[in-house]
Amino acid sequence: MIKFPKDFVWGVATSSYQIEGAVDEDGRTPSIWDTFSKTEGKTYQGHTGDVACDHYHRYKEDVEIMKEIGVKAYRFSIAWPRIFPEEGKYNPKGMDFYKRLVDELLKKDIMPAATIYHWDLPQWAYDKGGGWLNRDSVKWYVEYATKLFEELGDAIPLWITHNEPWCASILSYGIGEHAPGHKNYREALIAAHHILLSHGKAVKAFREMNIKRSKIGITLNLTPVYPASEKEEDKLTAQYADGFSNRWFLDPIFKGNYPQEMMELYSKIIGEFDFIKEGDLETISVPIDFLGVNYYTRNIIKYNENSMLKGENVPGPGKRTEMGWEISPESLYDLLKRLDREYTKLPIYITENGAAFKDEVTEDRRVHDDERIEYIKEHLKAAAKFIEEGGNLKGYFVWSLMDNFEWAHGYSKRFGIVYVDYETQKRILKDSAWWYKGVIQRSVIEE
Ligand code: LGS
Repeated sequence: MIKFPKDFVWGVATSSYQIEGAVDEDGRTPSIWDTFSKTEGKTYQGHTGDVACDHYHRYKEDVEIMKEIGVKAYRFSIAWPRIFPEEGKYNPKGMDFYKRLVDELLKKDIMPAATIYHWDLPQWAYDKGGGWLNRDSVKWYVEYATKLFEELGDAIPLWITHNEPWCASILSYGIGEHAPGHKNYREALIAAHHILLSHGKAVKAFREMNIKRSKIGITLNLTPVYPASEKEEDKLTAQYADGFSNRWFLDPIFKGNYPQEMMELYSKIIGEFDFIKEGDLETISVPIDFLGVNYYTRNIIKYNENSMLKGENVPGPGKRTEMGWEISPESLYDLLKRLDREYTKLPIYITENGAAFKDEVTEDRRVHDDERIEYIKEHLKAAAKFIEEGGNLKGYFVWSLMDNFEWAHGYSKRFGIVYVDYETQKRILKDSAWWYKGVIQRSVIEE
């Protein structure tokens, strides 16, 4: 048996565009994900978040389900275009939804953890110079975040400025797989910089408002990278891959600079870093209260002369999830140890971890998702080992509470511990939800 600390925060996570639906209700205007998902060829079978899990109307039932599972915390995100449907125009009706949700959570003793930006940038912000490409985006974001702090500040013990800046910039403006679907590395790095800057400025605004009962941090998606062999060329390219996925975000936040060798490498691709202005890195590295980590898989890299970063992924030997990602709980342990060693002793929360598998409702009206139980259990063991060795890990949020709109994959991939029948919107607790309930009740996992 492995025991977790008494005050360990057992949570589940979701995000606004992936579950809410109700895209044109109570004054919400489109986000870049509405536009992107409605553009031909961008998502699996043209799926959109128009209805999703209809959580906007069913949030009470969903909070009730969380209560049934016994979770201590719920990480959700706030849809920016509900709060500011137009530039400078605050929409109290949009805010009311989150007030109702937070009330419901507090009534049931579930701690709200709110992500301010989980990728649903208002379309109006995109229309003014490409969204995060425009330095004014920082100003718009801070105005939005400040409004949230004013209205919900103390009621939310954990504020997360951004979810996965890597995805919101590199995957969205560089690789083009996510909205707005650009494929331009200069733009990717500009977007990344403005997102990081908006984080720093929001933290400063938060401090000035003296919201004493709450903490603020950021969530990064971190992917440990291993060289395919001991060859120098593989090690070098693995170092670049680590710079690309991890250090490009960790270093400015914790060390106040971008990694030097990456700056040199990137400058050959994107030209001048003239979008980094004096004082920016100081702002980005403003002290935070905790780090959120989203962990799913690792990368193994070998040298490839022809690729931009001189490397390519090689498949690892482990089992894979339905997404094709290798299952590697020991890499989560490595990652946490590294963060502790090289970056921070601040509290860490695993703000996302989980897996998609082929889930089916069987005749007994249940979903027997043993593989998901196994996945979560092994990752929790890795987390427990880190804690045992003195690591400052405070909580764990399963991605996800329920099946939802998995971005470019639409509804074809199910990450939930609760099954959603999209035809009827009926929810069914999968075996993993019942198993998680037992873990939470006893704060223990069986080996
Ligand atoms: O639903 C998203 C989950 C699912 O998997 C969530 O909105 C995001 O915050 C997060 O990015 N999510 C996620 N990430 C896993 C990324 C692993 C990429 C591995 C690629 C290997 C080739």
